[in-house]
Amino acid sequence: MNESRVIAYIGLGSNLQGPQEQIDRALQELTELPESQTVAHSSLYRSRPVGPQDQPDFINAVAMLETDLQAERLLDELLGLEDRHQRVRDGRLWGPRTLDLDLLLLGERRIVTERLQVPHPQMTVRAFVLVPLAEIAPADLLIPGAGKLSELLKEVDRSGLTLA
Ligand code: ROI
Repeated sequence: MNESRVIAYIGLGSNLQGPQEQIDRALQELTELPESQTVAHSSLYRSRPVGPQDQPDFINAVAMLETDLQAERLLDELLGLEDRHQRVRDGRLWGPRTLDLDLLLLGERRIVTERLQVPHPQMTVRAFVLVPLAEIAPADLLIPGAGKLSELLKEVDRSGLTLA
């Protein structure tokens, strides 16, 4: 493995305009990212919205990539993909979206910049991230600053989460 090559986990979510198709298309598009290979992706899950309840259920999944891209470059690629899905940023926090791509983990790196926080700060309490992640990640995956995935999974509330 080349020095800058690292495993990235990407969280995908959609609850507008054919969420299942949005996620299927995004998983395909992730395989086309430069300097990256998709290693695996989870099943698709349906989940009740976390946050405001006056919006449709979400479809969620997690993808695992090997990438040579730097964190900010990878973020730009993900934002570009969101834009291609006509993601509209209406300023509403935690509102519905056609496609949300979150950089969850980049190896065991911890990154805090104005644009990016890795590990993703809310991932450790979200079943719609942890459960699909556990499908494809090694059992002893370490989430920097938060501990082992297997331990976090024991604590998380899975109500409202089903296979899609
Ligand atoms: N809720 C669920 N279930 N899935 C998501 O992907 C998701 N994404 C969000 C908010 C609105 C916080 N809630 C979510 O951004």
